[in-house]
Amino acid sequence: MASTPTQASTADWRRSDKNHHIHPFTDNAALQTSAGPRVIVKGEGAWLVDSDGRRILDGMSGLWCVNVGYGRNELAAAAAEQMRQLPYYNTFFKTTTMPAVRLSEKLAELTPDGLNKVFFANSGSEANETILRFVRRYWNLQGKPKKKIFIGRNNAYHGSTTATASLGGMSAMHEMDDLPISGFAHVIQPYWYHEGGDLSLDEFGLVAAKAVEDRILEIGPENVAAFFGEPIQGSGGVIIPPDTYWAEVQRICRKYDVLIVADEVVCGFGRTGEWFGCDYFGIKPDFMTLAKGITSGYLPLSAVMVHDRIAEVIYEKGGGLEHGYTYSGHPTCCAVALANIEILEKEHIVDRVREDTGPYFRARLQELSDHPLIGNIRSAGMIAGFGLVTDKATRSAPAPVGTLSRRCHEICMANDVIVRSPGDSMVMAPPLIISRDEIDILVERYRKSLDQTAVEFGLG
Ligand code: PXG
Repeated sequence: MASTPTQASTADWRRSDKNHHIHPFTDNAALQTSAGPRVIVKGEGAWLVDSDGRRILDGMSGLWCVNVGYGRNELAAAAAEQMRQLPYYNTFFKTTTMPAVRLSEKLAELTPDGLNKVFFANSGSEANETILRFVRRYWNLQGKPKKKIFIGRNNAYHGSTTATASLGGMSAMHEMDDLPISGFAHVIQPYWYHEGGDLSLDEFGLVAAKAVEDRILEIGPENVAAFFGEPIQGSGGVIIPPDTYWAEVQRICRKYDVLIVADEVVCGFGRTGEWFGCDYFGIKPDFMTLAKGITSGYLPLSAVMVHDRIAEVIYEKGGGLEHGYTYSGHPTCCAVALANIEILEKEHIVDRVREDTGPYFRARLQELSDHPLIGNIRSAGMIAGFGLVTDKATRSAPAPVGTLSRRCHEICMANDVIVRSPGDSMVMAPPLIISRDEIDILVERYRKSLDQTAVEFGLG
């Protein structure tokens, strides 16, 4: 088939896409019979433009990643300059490149104390895969080779490879191809609105943490390698744990010699108004997973931060590291990450989210609490989730799960605002550079969409 000409119409692009492109996390059969995908052609700040020229407010920063917004020339320039100088070289076999060195130093400086060693990969999935291998190696070297079971949480997302999908707790992913594989156990998520019943938030936080302890004891602490958690679960619906949760999980993991991995793929690089979710909650992890916001999504890059106490063991007793990716420490990706971090620092973007736009976003969202479909609002910095219900008293939405939220999502898209709708929740994570005026537009379009949804569900 001839390739699609540049001047093709939207319909042409859609036809070619349907013919050849398998989309991730998409019902591809349904896509075939629909009008076809929206074709995005341009981005500027918090806005996208599609092939019909419609301007869409991106309330999701792409996929939780475009923290500094679209269209930053500094990032394009950093990539172009590095590509001219040295587009690629690897970091295997005792070689390195300057951007990889500088970014390693910078990440050690930005992340919490003790996280001073970094391993680079290309995606969150690969970074988490790397951690699984490092943790298994660590326990072998410590003379505790039975410690190989990883504990994750229901409805957590840690990636799409076989092992990271097993580690995550997405039931639809597990159903697809008989996951989890062995070696992974799961506990409840700290989602008070759904699972907390009559308990106070703080009481429920302790109950959810106790579930971690119960599981460790059930498996036997001598068999448990590590606990993985997103400080705030993103894909699961922006589940912000009660204040009591992380401190107690940490105490429990230390008590039973279980390593702690903070998956910062969504929370990292300013999302919560702190540099990392660990700063927001006071978590002191053994490993951190970084991706997405590390380059604001401009190029694929991820990183594993390794605590000194782990690195010491792997370095001193380890011998060779039989692990790596062709593009680990890719110089162009690292150069873009450095330029991205420079923008975050120079423009005080994280401080602005913490002190100005984050609180404003929260206040504007709170105005929606009287809406008949809004059961619960949770937010931190520039990330927010809403429990959608048709019955506030019973905190329930129509079955099957997602009926209400998926329809609301469709209506939001028709109103040119991008949000997401995991489970019975709606979520938002706009670019961190979003202005107050743009927050107003986001909230207005969202409210209009909620109103239209309410009418359809007999609550208008
Ligand atoms: N950890 C977390 C917490 C994530 O959110 C990954 C790991 C995996 O990263 P990669 O780069 O391998 O995709 C993610 C990714 C969604 C959605 O719709 C979110 C992600 C990926 C796909 C869809 O919310 N997050």
